Amino acid sequence: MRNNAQRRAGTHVNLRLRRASQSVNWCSVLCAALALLIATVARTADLSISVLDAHGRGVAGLVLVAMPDNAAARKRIGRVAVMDQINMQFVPDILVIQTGSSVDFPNSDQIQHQVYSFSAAKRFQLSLYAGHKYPPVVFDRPGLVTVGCNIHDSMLGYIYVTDSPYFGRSDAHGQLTLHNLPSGSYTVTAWHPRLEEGSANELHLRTTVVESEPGTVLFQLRRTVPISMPPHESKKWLDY
Ligand SMILES: [Cu+2]
Repeated sequence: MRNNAQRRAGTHVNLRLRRASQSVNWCSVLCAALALLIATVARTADLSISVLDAHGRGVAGLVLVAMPDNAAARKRIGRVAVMDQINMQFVPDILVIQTGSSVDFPNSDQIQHQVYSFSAAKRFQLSLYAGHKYPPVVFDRPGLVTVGCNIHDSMLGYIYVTDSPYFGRSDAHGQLTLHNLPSGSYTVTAWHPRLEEGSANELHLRTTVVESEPGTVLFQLRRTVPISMPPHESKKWLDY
């Protein structure tokens, strides 16, 4: 049986150990917070992407994605995009979203549509409806999703789902500037359903983003592309 002095000594040791472990925890918490702060505040740059056709003219409407090699730089930003149905067309007819985002499919026509996709990245069906009947559809896997209407075969839309948070579409001048990309190596992809260069209507370029140095990437197409349908400049698109 231990005497009082031994018990006191044991308590002191325990206290000291506890204090030591508490101070170690605080230090690691502070250090981690500081590292995170440095990583998020600095070390980014803008990247401007251009798409030019064989005559040097900008090509509008391409899906452009900058995918960081570093998976930690692909942080998820859940959003809701809108693909409307106006005059028996999907508007916009092409969306690019990040994995985990949702798409709302309102029907602004006076007739009913039945929206569906059989694509591997997302299978879904919204049974015959008008107006705003269904909640947004979640797209939880990367890949290309082709959207149609069971009633009107001419209706065709595309949803390009990517793990990267850095994406957009080329404007009327064939330009897109992506902001605040973390420094590191990237694969930049240009895609359009009617882009007849490269495999799967896709072109890829490698680039490195250097801290505080605005970068540029140029897709020089070999031919004139019949795709210069500018992205739909609706308020919904701009809002998104
Ligand atoms: Cu329809």
